[in-house]
Amino acid sequence: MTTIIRAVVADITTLNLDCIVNAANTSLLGGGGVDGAIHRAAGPDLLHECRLLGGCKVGDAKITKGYRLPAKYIIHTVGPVWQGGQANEFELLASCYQRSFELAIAKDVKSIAFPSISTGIYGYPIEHASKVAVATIQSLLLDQPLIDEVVFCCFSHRDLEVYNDIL
Ligand code: AR6
Repeated sequence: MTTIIRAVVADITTLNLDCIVNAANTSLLGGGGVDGAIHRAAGPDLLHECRLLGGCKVGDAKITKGYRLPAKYIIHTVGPVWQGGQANEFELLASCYQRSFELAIAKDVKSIAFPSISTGIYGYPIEHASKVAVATIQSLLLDQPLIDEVVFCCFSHRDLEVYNDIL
């Protein structure tokens, strides 16, 4: 089956998919942006599980239950802080998508939504980051077409336009 890949504008916490991805920080103990929204919507049990995970390295990912979210799972990944492009940001961002994808496959996830990792507080330019996101996921799906639906969840119409230009 061919995977449906699409971009939408939404609050990722509302999406009724198997799994949503969180743009977290290395502590995994919550923060602002999409991370804050996910913790608020999932409820305090999420923080409790996150405390047991021992943090997460930049470019890596960890999985938890979804608690009060419609999604069954949350994959928490830590994007790079943008430092101008010469600090391995590209590889680290691609690794976020790859590690998240691998964890999703391991749990037999069939539908997943990604926020635009690193492009908020961490300052990665959306024009560059969206290309990394789409290219990485498309190449993973070529080898492992095991997910039915991948959603790039944008938080503004401008970001949606950027993603739709690539898709
Ligand atoms: N649904 C979907 N996308 C959202 C939502 C939402 N509810 N809220 C924000 N976005 P950011 P980062 C978008 O800053 O750059 C946290 O404090 C937002 O518009 O959430 O990876 C963490 O704890 C942007 O397009 O994540 C880290 O410390 C995208 O999500 C740090 O921020 C990512 O923006 C991570 O920074």
